[in-house]
Amino acid sequence: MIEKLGILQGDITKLATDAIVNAANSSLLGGGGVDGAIHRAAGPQLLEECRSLRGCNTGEAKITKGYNLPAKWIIHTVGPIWSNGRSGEPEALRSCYLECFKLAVKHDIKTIAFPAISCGVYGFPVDQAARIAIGTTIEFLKREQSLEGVSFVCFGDQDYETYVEVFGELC
Ligand code: AR6
Repeated sequence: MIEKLGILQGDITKLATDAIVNAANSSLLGGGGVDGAIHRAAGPQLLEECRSLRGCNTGEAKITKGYNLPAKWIIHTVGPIWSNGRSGEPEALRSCYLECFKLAVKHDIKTIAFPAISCGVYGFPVDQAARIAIGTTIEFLKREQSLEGVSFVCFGDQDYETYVEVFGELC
C-alpha cells in the first residue's frame, strides 16, 4: 500500500497522472498559486467549463477535463483558510482529500497528484497539512483498492522536506 505513495518536488501541471488536484477558491474561476498555474497550462477552455460548475464549497470537490494538460482530469477542491486551527480547518482539509478520492473512484482514475492544499495563500501550517494529507490517503488506500498511485507534489524545498519527514513518521 505504501508503495502506491510518492512525494515529488516540482510543478504539478507537468505531471502525466490521470488526474491532478487544484487548490482552488470557492468561485472556481481561477486565482494565483497552483490554481493560476493550472489555468495557464490547461488553457481558456478550463475557465469556460469551470464557469458552468457554479462554484464549490470549502471541503468539497468538482471535476473538469484537463484540456492542454498532460493529465486527463483536474479535480478542483477548496481548502480551508487557516485561522487558528480550532475553527474546523483540519476536518475541512481532510474532507478535501476524501472528496477528491471519491471523484477519482467514480471516474476510474488510477493515478492522482495533489499539491499542498491550503499551504500557500490559505496559510495552513505545512507539517499539520502533510499529516492530514498523508494520513487520510493511507486510510483511504487501506479500504479502497482501485487507486494505483497517489503523489504529493511539493513546490518549494521546505515543503518537500516536511512532507518527506512526515511520510517517514507515518509510513
Ligand atoms: N505545482 C505544485 N505546487 C504549487 C505550484 C505548482 N505549479 N504552484 C504553487 N504551488 P496556493 P492555497 C504550491 O496558494 O493555499 C489561489 O489563489 C504552493 O507552494 O496555490 O490552497 C486560489 O485561487 C503551496 O505549497 O493554494 C485560492 O484563492 C501550495 O501549492 C488560494 O490561492 C498551495 O498554495 C488557495 O490557497
